[in-house]
Formats: sequence, structure tokens, C-alpha cells
Amino acid sequence: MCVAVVCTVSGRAQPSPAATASAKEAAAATSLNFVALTDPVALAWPKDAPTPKKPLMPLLTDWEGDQQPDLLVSDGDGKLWLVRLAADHAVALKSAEAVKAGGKEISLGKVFQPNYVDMDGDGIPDLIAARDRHVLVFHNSGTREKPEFDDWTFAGSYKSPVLLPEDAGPRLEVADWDRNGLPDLVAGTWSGAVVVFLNHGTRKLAMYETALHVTVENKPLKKAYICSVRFLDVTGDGAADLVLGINYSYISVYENRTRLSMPMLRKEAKVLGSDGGPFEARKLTDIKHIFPAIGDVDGDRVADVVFGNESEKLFFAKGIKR
Ligand SMILES: [Ca+2]
Ligand SMILES: [Ca+2]
Ligand SMILES: [Ca+2]
Ligand SMILES: [Ca+2]
Repeated sequence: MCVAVVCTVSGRAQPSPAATASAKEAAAATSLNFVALTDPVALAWPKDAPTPKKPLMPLLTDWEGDQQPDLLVSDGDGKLWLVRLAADHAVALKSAEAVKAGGKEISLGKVFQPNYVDMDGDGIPDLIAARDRHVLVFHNSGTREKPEFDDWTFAGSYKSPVLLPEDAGPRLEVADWDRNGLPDLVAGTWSGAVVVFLNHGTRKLAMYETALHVTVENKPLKKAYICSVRFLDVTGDGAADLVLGINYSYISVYENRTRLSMPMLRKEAKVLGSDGGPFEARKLTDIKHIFPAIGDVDGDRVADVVFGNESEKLFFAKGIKR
């Protein structure tokens, strides 16, 4: 599914009306790119909303398809908050409300990386979360404009649900890795690897293959430790790139050199900070591990980063175009 400002890759084989719309949005996003971020500023949680339990893990997305970015934020209780941004691209949080599924507030007991992707091909994004190595899907039985969620089911077949790596924790990105039109599961790990579960089922019935280790220039990607994962186009060529929050503090981009099938990733490029050195979130804020949410918050068509984690705050760092 696509966001107003940033697109995860959607399928190109036999495009559905939804896929066509996604393609248009992707074309509109071609000027997006960033290589540097300004120093982060804290975003005050909306005053009249209940205080979420830390840590906070955000996703920049478009909740109701109005082309305005919204935040979905998971908290330490495993609740999910729909956080509205201020109008006219002012960088501020306007309101926060708990998201419900099956008639009650979502509460998974621990923080998760939110995903909002159409899992069943009905053109309406669903919610996806990782918990205890399992992938939980909250089917959206509402409409694009007015989402409503059923209680969760496991991703994959009921008898053999996908089992994420033991040290994946909340680190799950849902995106079409191999461009076959079906969303895949991309898990980061504490031990510094990234694995992909390709979906070789159908739109209605996902079937995931065993985990593949992501490679960069033919070598398995292996960081010292902790990779949180995003897979979306940050260079503006229509091909999704691998973006990692690494080793507590850094953000790295592995540019994808092909729009065909499996990604071909260039070697790591660290996102820079205002001093010209690598952007280092821990030096600048009180966070411990960075889980970057990426999208254009301030409306200048350059992707920005919002992050939280190990903090009751969210931070905004403005993207600077190359
Ligand atoms: Ca919106
Ligand atoms: Ca759906
Ligand atoms: Ca796929
Ligand atoms: Ca921006």
C-alpha cells in the first residue's frame, strides 16, 4: 500500500485498480530523496490524549487515503495510537486515539513495529504486528476512508504460521520484496541480520517460504547488532530501498539498483547529520534504539524521519535533499 508521500513497492503483475492508484502515487513521489537529517526536535504528545507507555514505535502512513500523512504509534503496552499531525504540514501532533480491533482497544502487551499494508488484495490496508515470533494480521473490514479492524489472525496458514527469528522481537516490515504483487515479511534481528519470508501464495491466501538472508553485493548482510527495517523508496527512482536503524543510533540506506524482481542492494550509505558526520540519534536524544518512520511530514517532498523508542517522546528530524 502507498502513502501520500512515500510508497512501499506494490505489485506490478496484473495491476488491480488499487495497484494502479499506488503506481500513480509512486510517480508523484519521484522527487523524494534524502541523505541528511537536521538535529531532531521532540514532538509533544497531544495534551488531551492519555499518556502512552514507553517505548514508542511509529509508522508514517496515510490512515484514510486523504493524501495527508498520519502516524500510527505502538507503545509499551502494545497499544496502537492513531496520531494526527497538525494541518498545513506544521510539525506537531494534534490528537491521539487508541485504535480498536474486534471492538476493543488493541493491546498486545509489548511494543511492536506497526505496519499498514493490504494483505489480502481487497485494496484496503490491514494492520500487521509481530509478537513472540508470530505475525499477527488485523484484517480491515471497514473502508479505505473509515478503517475498522477484526481481531487478529496469524499470517500464513493456520497449521503452520510463519515463525520469525528468535531475536526479531518487534522488528517486522511488511513490503513486496520481490515485486510479485504479494506483500512479504522482512524481519530485522537483534544479532544484526535481516531475513525475508517471500510470499508465494495468492492474494487471498498467503504462503510464506522459509527465511532468506538478505545479501548486499552477494554477501549476507550482517551488522554488529540490532537492525530495525524499512523497505521503501527513499531515492525517488520507484524502486524500494532497504533502510535500517542500526546499532542503537544510526540510519543506513542500501540503495536498490533494480526495479526487477529481487532487490540488488548497493553497499551501506549512512544518513548524515547536521555536522556532516553520520546522524547519531543517541547523541542527540534520550533514545536507546532507533526505529525510523520515514515520510514527508512537513510537505517539502523530501522524506523526513520520526522516531521514538525507549522514550515516551517522539522525535522529528527533517530530511535534507541531496
Ligand atoms: Ca491521512
Ligand atoms: Ca486488505
Ligand atoms: Ca512479494
Ligand atoms: Ca520533508
